[in-house]
Amino acid sequence: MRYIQSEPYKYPFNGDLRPENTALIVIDMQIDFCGKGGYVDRMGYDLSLTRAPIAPLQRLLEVMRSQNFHIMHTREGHRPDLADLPENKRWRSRQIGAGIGDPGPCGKILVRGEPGWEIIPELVPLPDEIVIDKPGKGSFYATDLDMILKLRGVQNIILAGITTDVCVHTTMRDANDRGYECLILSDCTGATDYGNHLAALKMVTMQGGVFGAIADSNAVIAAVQP
Ligand code: C5J
Repeated sequence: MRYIQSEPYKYPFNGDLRPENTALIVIDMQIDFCGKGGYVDRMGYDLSLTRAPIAPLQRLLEVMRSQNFHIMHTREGHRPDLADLPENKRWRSRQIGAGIGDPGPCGKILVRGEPGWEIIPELVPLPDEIVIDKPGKGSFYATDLDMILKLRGVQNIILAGITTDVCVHTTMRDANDRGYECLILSDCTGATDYGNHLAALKMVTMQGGVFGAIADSNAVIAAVQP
């Protein structure tokens, strides 16, 4: 039996924490979300909030890679012809001055293949790590993530990345509904508003862990190192 010290219960619930059945999913650590001139920057939000997870994530990745855990990454982005971009999503982003699909300093905002859509160099995936391209906020919607997790025998999902209250939370909720045992990492996630980050973390702990549990990367490292 192996557990991570977490709230409101020790994770995973059944103590079955192994590299073979556990995946770290790093969500949307893209230039558009934490780089100068990207989507979040153009909306005027504080980039230090979305960049905060970078250093703890680098350390965590080093340890989890060395222990052969499944490592997966996601990227939010749309087809270059924008065929998968809902009209209301485009309209709303234009309202705040960062129109998805419109040109900016990092290329067309949130469009696949553009510089801003790339994962930041500090957290670049290794060649054998799965990268999921998603058109929405959740990582399961219109992707093959569920199929890949099932084929690999993954039962536990550790969630990191940005933003805590949007793509990380949507993915966690969906994963929880699908029966995955989820853990969200407080220092390896970040939001465009610090209050929202804290609120999103707190939500997880209600009802005995309504979506799973919460821990920091030190707790994960302490549990997974031999
Ligand atoms: C957002 C994300 N916030 N990765 N995307 O639009 O959370």
